[in-house]
Amino acid sequence: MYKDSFLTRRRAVKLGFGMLAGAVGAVTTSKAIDLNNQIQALDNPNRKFPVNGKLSLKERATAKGLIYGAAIQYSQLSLDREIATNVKRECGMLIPEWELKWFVGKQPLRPSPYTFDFRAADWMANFAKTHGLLLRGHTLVWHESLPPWFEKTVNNQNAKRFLEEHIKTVVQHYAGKIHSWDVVNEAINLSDGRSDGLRKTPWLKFLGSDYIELAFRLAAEADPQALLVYNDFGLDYDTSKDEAKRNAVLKLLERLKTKGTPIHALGIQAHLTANEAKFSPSKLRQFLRDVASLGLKILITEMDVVDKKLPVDIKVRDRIVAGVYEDYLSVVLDERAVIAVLTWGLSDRYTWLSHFQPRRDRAAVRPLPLDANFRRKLAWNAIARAFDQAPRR
Ligand code: 9MR
Repeated sequence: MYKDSFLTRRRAVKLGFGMLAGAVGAVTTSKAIDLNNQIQALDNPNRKFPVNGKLSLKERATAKGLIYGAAIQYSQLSLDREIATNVKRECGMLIPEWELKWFVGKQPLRPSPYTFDFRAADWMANFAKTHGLLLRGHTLVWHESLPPWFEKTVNNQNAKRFLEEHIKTVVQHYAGKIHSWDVVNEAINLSDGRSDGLRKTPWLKFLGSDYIELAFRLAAEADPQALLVYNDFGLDYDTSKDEAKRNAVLKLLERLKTKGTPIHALGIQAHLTANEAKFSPSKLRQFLRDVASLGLKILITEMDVVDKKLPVDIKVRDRIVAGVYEDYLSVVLDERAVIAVLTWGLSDRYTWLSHFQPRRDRAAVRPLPLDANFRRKLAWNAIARAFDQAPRR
């Protein structure tokens, strides 16, 4: 046992897995060895990701009838000229990461029960319009990022009025300017134990399971043009957990379609984790087929690849992350119902993962297509290659 651990550690060092080797350290657990082996299996030093020409992701996507875009925050886009330049260059769609949620940051959309503050989101809508980007709305109904006043104010009696007022006001405000709305976000959570798989949220508590249908109807009335999306995560891997979630989401979509709900697309978030990237191309394809056969489009809405447990060596790390992007996207883009690939951020300078999934060694995380200085990474190549090889829509 000791000898095996020692060899594994030495091998890890030799392969440049400094951080892992350190983590394995004096106490080598079989878990650490498993992880080490998994990562070695993921990395293929011969994989090179060559790309033809210099066209942007936007141009490559457009050539196939696809959309490429990224989520950014108002403060980043308005204060950092470099990110703005790169968003204009690479993106065909802009997703406000915070500004259309009920309450995030210093200038929230719903500062009080009676008011709406559209200033930050309007600035972004205007940026999108000025620079010819499509705009996406995220998100009308979610159990997170609810205002501090929500709990004291919203109850059984008034919840319907709040939901109606919010959706009507916000969706009408952007009517004609929005490509698609995430009407309901993350409404399935199997560990809540309900037979319909629905997450226990305040909306469910106050309005019952019909709140989802209601939200879609309200959004359709307020903007008959926008593509209305149900958005969720945890749908990607070949694990029993993700398999169960795929089935529950499919059932929800079927229920909604049977009732004639105006829902037009599924958003698959695709927050992937490099060292857990075990997905089954056939199962993923079948899921996408099943969704498409309900008459729904599909968007990959929040893609990024967590590199938390990867070796610190940037060459190895970037290669593994790029491999995950290409493996996943090449399967997903085979399905013609998929119309968009959106990443949750564009540059490693701005990613939620710096705060939510920081590395133990404190090295900066590298989950996105551009590095923190806006240089194209192998992940950029991987996305470009997936677009170049995708069938035309
Ligand atoms: O990236 C977003 C982060 O900055 C916010 O603090 C957080 C709460 O509003 O939301 C993050 O974005 C989430 C998205 O809205 C829904 N899917 C999961 C995303 C990552 O947590």
